[in-house]
Amino acid sequence: MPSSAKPDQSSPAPVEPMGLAGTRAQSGEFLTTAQGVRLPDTDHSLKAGARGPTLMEDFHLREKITHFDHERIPERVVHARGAAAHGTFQSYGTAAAVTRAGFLAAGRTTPVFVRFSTVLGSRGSADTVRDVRGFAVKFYTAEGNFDLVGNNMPVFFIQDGIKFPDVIHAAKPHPDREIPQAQTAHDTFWDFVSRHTEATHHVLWAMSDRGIPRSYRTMEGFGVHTFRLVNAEGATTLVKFHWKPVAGVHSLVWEEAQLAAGVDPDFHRRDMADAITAGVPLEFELGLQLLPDTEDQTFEGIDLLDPTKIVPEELAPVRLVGKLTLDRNPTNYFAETEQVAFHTGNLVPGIEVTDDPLMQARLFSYLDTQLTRLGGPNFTQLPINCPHAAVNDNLRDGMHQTAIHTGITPYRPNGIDENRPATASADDGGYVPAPREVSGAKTRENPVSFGDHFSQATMFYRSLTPVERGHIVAAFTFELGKCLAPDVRERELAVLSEVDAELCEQVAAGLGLAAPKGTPAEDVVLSPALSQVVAEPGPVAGRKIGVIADAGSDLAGITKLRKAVERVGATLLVIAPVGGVLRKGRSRQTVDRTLLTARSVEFDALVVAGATTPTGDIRLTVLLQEAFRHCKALAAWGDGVKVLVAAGIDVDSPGVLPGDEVDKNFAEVLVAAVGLHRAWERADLVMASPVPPSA
Ligand code: HDE
Repeated sequence: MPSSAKPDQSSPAPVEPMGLAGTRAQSGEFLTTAQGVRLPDTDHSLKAGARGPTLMEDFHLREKITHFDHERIPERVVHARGAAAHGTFQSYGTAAAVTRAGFLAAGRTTPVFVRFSTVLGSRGSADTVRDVRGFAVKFYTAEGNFDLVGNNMPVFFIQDGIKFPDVIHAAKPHPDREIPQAQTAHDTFWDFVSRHTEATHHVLWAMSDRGIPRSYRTMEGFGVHTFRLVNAEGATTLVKFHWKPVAGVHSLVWEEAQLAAGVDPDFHRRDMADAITAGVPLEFELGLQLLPDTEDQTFEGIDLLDPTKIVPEELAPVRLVGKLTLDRNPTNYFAETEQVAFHTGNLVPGIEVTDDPLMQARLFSYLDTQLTRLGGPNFTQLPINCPHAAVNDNLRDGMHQTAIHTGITPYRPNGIDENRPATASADDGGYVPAPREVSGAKTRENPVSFGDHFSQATMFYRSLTPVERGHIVAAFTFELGKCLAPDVRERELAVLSEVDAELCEQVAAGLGLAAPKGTPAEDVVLSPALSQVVAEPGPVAGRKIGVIADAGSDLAGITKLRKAVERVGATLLVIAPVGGVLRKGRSRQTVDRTLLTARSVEFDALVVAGATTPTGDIRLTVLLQEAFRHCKALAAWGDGVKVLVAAGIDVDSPGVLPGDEVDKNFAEVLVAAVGLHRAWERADLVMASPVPPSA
């Protein structure tokens, strides 16, 4: 409506009393105060004369500023930086024999909200830092909300929740100068983990490619702890939850992650939101590792209550039981992503917790933290947290109460309302835990079975391919190289000597220190499932391919290529020297990025269009060289190859794909190369080694 046109509402009609929370937040045509009074002006404060002092009586000014002053809520103590999406979970029904959880029964579809996060950084920090990623899923099931609050790594730094404040204080920025932001490459983190060797397995994961995922869609997720499933007959099974990304597990390389943190701090959240907008949902399958619920709760010698241990998939296969599809972006970041409140205690009948001491502390923490973060106990009434199941809880009053409860008997037993609401037996769908004996002398100690801190770290390291191991060496060398205290570096080298001699020696060489001798386990059984390098091309949905062109390029070829890559869910972006529209004959191509706005980190592959003129522009050289160094596919058709050559690219290198024209074969070869994620055969040629060959 033009600003001069006025809505025809001279006398406001009364509105219905508010039903669902928030439905009156944006109603009516006019700008109003929070009290619903229409406003004639919101650009000038009320003053005594045009140049006079502001009047105290300006209730609109005071309300507007006061509300603004309180727009922020405390950010999460950990996992402050996050992005989320809505979607659905479709059950395959394959878990029905082991759990009575209704949402895992055959044919059920359950709405979900999923928030991905980094752990260490503040709310405005960069997405691509080396860190653990949170993978928190809220299932709005018909039996109440179930939250699976997991991470993208299957183990944790500590075995007992009482140490959580310690590990987080050590990993967060130093309290004196509040640096460094969102990273572990500093003294206090390595001081802690080198003295606290139960962290070693998780540290290996964090230093691996898992610490710098390519996309939220290419991360695995894990429930970490062992949970207990209960079926309709009351039989119990221990379980570890897994999320398997349909797009495969893929990561950035370290230099790319560092560049992206500056070039696009919103790298992961943009990637997810753009893909969903483009109709390319994120997809994960839920998997269960089912383990017998034995008296000692161990499996093949692994203590299932120890969250620093995995059960290798080769020992207990991951059975797929349903599919998560994230296909809708939040409407409002604050209302949904910021205010969503996960809690490990949000459980449904058929899923129970175990005595893992890390899990036990979490059961206290999540509810407690929401009281401060969301300002009181009524956060379950916020639309994003509100169960889709019926709620009848007898909880009353409190800060920000938005429900208008009726009746006079929020207590039980009551005779006045015939003892309503009724309690539910297991048959009525009540949450009745499986009976378990609990006994033991009070003690503050770890079980002996928590004592092995290294053998699974060794297994993890040795199960990876040489290129992945090289990345771990580089990450340790980088992080310890940022530590200023010499004893911290030496102590961590001593830890690494217990994991693997080659790892320790290479990191020591990079740091210019002597490698201590340890006694790493020699007989570990490897788990090839831990490697993320693939031999066969995987899906490319959500990937971005940049095509470099200018006004003289083969624009019709770009159109053909776009069709081919969009068919498989990828996006093609045109990069040209300047913005606007490229025109040649009847062909048109809109420029998506210029050499000023394009940076290699945005693309999974770069292609030079036929008939593009080599200009020697340094920005183009950097663009292509970076992609080459990061082992990405590079292609060119026709004499577009000359642009690659002019940028110093050796066109005979692995993953460089010249072609005559854009035909079926050219597109297929390119898509397959992106499906392999990287041309790792190029890694030795192009990636800076932490240890110079001469060292
Ligand atoms: Fe959390 N964790 N955590 N955590 N955690 C929080 O809860 C805590 C742990 C995880 O997107 C906080 O609402 C303790 C393991 C995710 O909103 C807080 C312990 C795992 C998220 C908290 C752990 C996680 C959190 C901060 C040790 C992986 C983000 C704000 C006993 C299995 C959820 C909040 C979101 C958030 C406490 C350990 C995952 C402070 C005390 C292990 C994904 O309550």
